[in-house]
Amino acid sequence: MTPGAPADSAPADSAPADTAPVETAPFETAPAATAPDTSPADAPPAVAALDTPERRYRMLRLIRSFEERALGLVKSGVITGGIHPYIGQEAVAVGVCAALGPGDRLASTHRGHGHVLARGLDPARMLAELAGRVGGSNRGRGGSMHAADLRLGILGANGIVGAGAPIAVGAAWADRQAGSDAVTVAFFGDGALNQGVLLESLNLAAMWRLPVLFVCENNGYATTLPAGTAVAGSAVGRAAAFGIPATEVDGMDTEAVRAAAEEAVARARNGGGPAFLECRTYRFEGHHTMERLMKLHYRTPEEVASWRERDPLPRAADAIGAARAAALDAEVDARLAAAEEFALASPHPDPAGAADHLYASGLRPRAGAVA
Ligand SMILES: Cc1ncc(C[n+]2csc(CCOP(=O)(O)OP(=O)(O)O)c2C)c(N)n1
Ligand SMILES: [Mg+2]
Repeated sequence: MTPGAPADSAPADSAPADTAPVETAPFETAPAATAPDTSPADAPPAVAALDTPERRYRMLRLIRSFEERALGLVKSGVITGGIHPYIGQEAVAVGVCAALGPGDRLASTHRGHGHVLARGLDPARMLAELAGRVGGSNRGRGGSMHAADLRLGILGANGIVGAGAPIAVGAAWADRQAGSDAVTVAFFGDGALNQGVLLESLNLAAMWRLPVLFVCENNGYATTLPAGTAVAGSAVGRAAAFGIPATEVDGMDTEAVRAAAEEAVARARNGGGPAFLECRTYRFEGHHTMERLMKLHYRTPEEVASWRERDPLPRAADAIGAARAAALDAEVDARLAAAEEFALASPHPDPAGAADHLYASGLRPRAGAVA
């Protein structure tokens, strides 16, 4: 049954008066209040092919330019609520996703645009999602921090720090139970290193030898808190404590990330259990777009400039040559211009249907009840 579609049983308020149950529950199973929204493309989307340096460069550029466009749309008020830009960290998403196969999965974070694009989410659908439009990947109801597409194995971005890890562990356990050799990636930041749920996830994954790749994107800060003042011991030390093989990798180097991820994914797929990568990276922008309006001094311009010198894009462009990189830049620009046009032409959802699609079963609040 499609979300919001009529259920088998008639709504309670249509039952004859003498048999009508006393209405105490605030929910009912009822048809959606609005006609179905324009749903994302019916044809199953394809996982992004990242198997050549050119394809990886093109994806790095796609993520970078997508984020730049999104920043502009936040500034102009088209995207409301702010976003957490991924600019600077692209090598992690592209390197890790290049190591995955079509049946694999990932659990993302609040800074997740790069992860879902690198997995193959259509940038037009994603931009529409950020703008809250019905053409969005989640009909405009998820926004920046809840983009998901199970057809691509994207289990969802996540606004709760560290919360992708147990989801990834659960998915990996389910895959193992089903006899699948799929591997699931859990992306998280250095800020998750002190979350109990991450440690519980590492423990279960190790105990049950689950095919999970834990990817810590250590960008040095959790909001404005430097990791050096918040994280006792080390990231890889936490994984090692559970007997999980852990590697530190240059998170500004797509090929280094890919090589480390490929090794870990192959081992996990062959029953070797979980692995942990600490990718040392940096976000060139603020923690979120609101930071532009604040006068914060938690990092120096010199520090930002020194990391910009390690920008993953020029390094990847060098590998394929300037002319080819320029041609791919133009291709990406055209694709994103069309994506923006699609997003802006897509309508906002009808407010009357705000409670639709909350439950796959079609359950929705009764008229007049406070949800
Ligand atoms: C459990 C939880 N605590 C606090 C927050 C508020 N919060 C949102 S993002 C963030 C910092 C996360 O830092 P990190 O994990 O390093 O990721 P980054 O933002 O650097 O990508 C915090 C504390 C939250 N969303 N969830
Ligand atoms: Mg961080």
